[in-house]
Amino acid sequence: MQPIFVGDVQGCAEELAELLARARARFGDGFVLYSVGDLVNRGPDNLSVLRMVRGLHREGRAVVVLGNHELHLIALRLGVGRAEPSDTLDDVLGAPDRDDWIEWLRRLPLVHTGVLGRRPFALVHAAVPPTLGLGTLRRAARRIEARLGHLDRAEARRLLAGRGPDPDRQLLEFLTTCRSIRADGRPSPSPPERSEDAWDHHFAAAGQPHGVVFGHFARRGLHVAAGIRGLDTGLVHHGRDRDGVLTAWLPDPAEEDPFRVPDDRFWTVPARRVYFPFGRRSGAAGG
Ligand SMILES: [Mn+2]
Repeated sequence: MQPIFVGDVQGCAEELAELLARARARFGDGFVLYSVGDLVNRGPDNLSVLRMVRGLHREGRAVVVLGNHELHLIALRLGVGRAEPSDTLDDVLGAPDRDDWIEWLRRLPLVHTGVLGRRPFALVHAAVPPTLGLGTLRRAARRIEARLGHLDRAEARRLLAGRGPDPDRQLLEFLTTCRSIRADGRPSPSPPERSEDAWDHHFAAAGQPHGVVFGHFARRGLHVAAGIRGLDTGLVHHGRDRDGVLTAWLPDPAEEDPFRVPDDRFWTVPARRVYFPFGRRSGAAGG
């Protein structure tokens, strides 16, 4: 099976459909889609994106980790989130089967671990704590996932509301919102002021044996370094200050270390239209 890792889709269904059509033409049913999360929000058609991915997921051909936008969507439905002007989540929140979607999302993982070639790796939305071993990371993530997917929605609500001291919050922030690391070692959503502050700089310095595939950092774009594949190339930000592109990584699983550099095993699908400012009908922001 060919693994296809895809960056942040954010409700841009046409570009994901194009990527999947290309994958089918090339590999038939012989591929597995790995999503870094942020399948939804800002873009125009979240439900179509979710349906495509869930269809593959049902067949055991998709792995999805949760991004901050999925958590935001879940929090809104559970009554602990605050809607933002740039949200475009009404198609999901207004759907007759919205709770079915929320329950499906609630049970997705925050971290997926696997092996590519001989290299163990983690699939996460934003970042991993640099010094945490893969086994420890997985166990800690499972504890948070159990709260998020708990039969009692109140447990998920407490986690997402984030009020009061909560030992799981810091790891949740690393996994879903971190871009840089503060002087005290805590995760920050801010872009790094110096390259040494980037979370993956700390990760590289820690000398971990595992690779990491992630998204969430559109401003930096495709980020390829030994052991690191950052795939968010700002598809939905097309029209803001650059061309938006959906990027997929198709490592050769027969290779000993698919995380080596240089690496040119990427596919790109250009944005079909201008998506910024978010929430307007397509083309309205063009010009
Ligand atoms: Mn994100």
